[in-house]
Amino acid sequence: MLNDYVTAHLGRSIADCSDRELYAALLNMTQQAAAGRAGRSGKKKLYYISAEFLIGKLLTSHLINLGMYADIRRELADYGRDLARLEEMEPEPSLGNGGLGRLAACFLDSIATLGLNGDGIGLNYHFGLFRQVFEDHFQREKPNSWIDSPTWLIKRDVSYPIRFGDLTVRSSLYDIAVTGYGNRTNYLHLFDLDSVDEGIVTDGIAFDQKDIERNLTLFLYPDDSDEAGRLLRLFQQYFMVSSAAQYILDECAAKGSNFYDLSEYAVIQINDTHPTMVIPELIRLLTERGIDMDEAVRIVEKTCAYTNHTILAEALEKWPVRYLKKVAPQLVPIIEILDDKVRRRFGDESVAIIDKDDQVHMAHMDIHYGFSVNGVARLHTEILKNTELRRFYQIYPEKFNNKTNGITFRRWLLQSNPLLAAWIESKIGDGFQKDASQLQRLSAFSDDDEALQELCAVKQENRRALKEYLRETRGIEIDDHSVLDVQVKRLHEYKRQQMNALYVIHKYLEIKRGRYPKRPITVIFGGKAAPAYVTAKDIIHLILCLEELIRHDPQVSPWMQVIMVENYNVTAAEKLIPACDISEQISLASKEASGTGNMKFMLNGAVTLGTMDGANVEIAQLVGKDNIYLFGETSEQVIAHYAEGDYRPRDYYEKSPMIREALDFIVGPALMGVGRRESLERLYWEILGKDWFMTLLDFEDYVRAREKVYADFADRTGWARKMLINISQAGFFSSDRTVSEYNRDIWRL
Ligand code: 26V
Repeated sequence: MLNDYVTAHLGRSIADCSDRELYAALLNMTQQAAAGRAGRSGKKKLYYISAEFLIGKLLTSHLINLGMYADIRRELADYGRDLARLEEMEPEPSLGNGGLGRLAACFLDSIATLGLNGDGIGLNYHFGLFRQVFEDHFQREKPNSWIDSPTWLIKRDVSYPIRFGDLTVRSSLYDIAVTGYGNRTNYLHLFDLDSVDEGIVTDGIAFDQKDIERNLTLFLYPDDSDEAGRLLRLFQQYFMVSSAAQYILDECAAKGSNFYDLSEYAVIQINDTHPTMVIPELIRLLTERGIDMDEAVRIVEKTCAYTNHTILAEALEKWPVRYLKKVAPQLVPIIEILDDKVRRRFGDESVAIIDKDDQVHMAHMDIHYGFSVNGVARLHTEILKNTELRRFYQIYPEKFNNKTNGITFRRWLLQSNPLLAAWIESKIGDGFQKDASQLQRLSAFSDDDEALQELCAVKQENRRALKEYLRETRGIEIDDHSVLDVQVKRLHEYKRQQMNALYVIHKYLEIKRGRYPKRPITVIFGGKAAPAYVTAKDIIHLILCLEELIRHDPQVSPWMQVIMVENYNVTAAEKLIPACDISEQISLASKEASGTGNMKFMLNGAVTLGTMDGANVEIAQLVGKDNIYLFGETSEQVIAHYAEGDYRPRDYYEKSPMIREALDFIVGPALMGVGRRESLERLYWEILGKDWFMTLLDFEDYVRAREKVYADFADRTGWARKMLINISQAGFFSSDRTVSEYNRDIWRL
């Protein structure tokens, strides 16, 4: 196939093409194959609007979904060429922060795979999220340039006027094909602004935040520590939803909608509050087309659905009316009408859209003017109903529903762990590739010693592959006979990377006292911190200092190794997860809405060490208490601590010599010799004086649980059985299941 293509287009055979030429040829061939498949059909269509789509590299996933992967690999091999090398040439777009963006990408895959009529709509950020580099044990941010030639982006002849007060710009549309596994092709629509100028970025990721025409789509979530940054974010949001709303109305009109029947043609899923302005924008556009206001509100109410992804107060968006007047003044009177309707109906300040400080509560607008509100894991939805959104649940019980998150098994098993996929197929056939629930049939092998040994061999082989990857791409050597303990995710205090780091300190001191572990431990961290999030950056500094200290300590380094992987992204996740033994999911209970990394690790045979938070609760129920390590206080206890205001880190520090020793080490001479005093002291006082996410509350129980994990790991057969049970129960977390539920209960396509 490929050889015919390069012969026709380049006049040469595969053997005589450069890697770049082969990569370009494969990309073009794949684009053509994707475009040739059915799609764009069906009366009603889902529009999944999201500020983030963390899609990862696309070549392999397209080849797998189009059924071309094995043939292409074989054909290349016949000419002595390696598909893996070509895959590495592709730059990874970083159009997302973490779980929320990756979820959107997994959903697009499942929507197309299930043959549903649904597209994504977002923004084409030229540099995406920043690329993380470490310098002097600190994070520095660099632009991640990914729009290279050849590219997956297809320029469309579609453009809309976007009015920012006095300034009108025009959006342009770029599409990326979304191929279903053996099914239709859908699209991810990314809007961009032609006047954006990459040349204005200087000194890392700094740029003139006021020059909207030249900066609008440069970066995802630019620094919002000052007003100019926050305004830019709002400009991005309005640009996205105004483009989306015009596009949706055009498509529906072309299919015969008279707009009164819009909800028969379109359903809009609002991914967190970032796209919320689509509600007043659609109302505005409908009234412009001659529909009266009350009727327009009713139409939009039937069309929009909202997903909540966090209960963290600081992450629930509120925008000052003053900002909206600058960015989209035409929306302000509409939002005032929406607020007025709510106030008349309920007379309750706590559910108002515009509060007494003139702040617009985006989630409130979604809940009043959408027909569905969903959380992303069972516990999270319960907390929304009973605590955070209690009053709304009383008003609209019928709108609330849960959709526990999922992940696409195409990328997170078939593509990233082909060895495990082949082993599973050898045991239960290939039916699991389309129907993940068939993984349960693996449990028949839980007492089959030979099968368990094979499973250990698969893990060992993946660890060897990781060792090679880290050596070649990062110059890091890992011990491939150690137990691999991994915490990879965005840096945030509620995720408690600092608690993991305190354990590392504790273990370091134990080893110094001559108490060696049964088997060497490799602790891997990875994750980016928001550029203006000081504590998160201090935690990275602590981890990097520990890495350095331990590497140079001849007594400790044979027993424990700490590695913080630079620029953790989808590509790194695909290498790390298949090799991992222990999956650290240690958020403060109630704070992690779901987590999706936890599901990826489970599917790849890692055992969870975690709190009863997010989807960990559902994992625990599925695998049973012998196949997961739980610790820490429950979400009810934690919520009570916040309500009572009775948590004081100093009490724990004073009571526990273990805590005191570990925490004091942060400001002791050993680390001061490696790191920067200002940063280490700031972190020390943050934990001792405030510790808003209660690290010290759970620390002793965490140490107990982690020691138990390491002890159990020594029983290889017992451990392999735990791996097997985790894999066999992971089918529930297929995003095919999640998306089917969205369709059954919300989209009704
Ligand atoms: C946003 C922000 C923004 C400003 C300051 C701090 C902060 C903290 C958290 C967030 C999270 C925003 C929403 C989000 O990304 N939620 C994640 O969604 C995933 C997919 O549903 C879910 O698995 C994660 O648990 C949840 O954190």
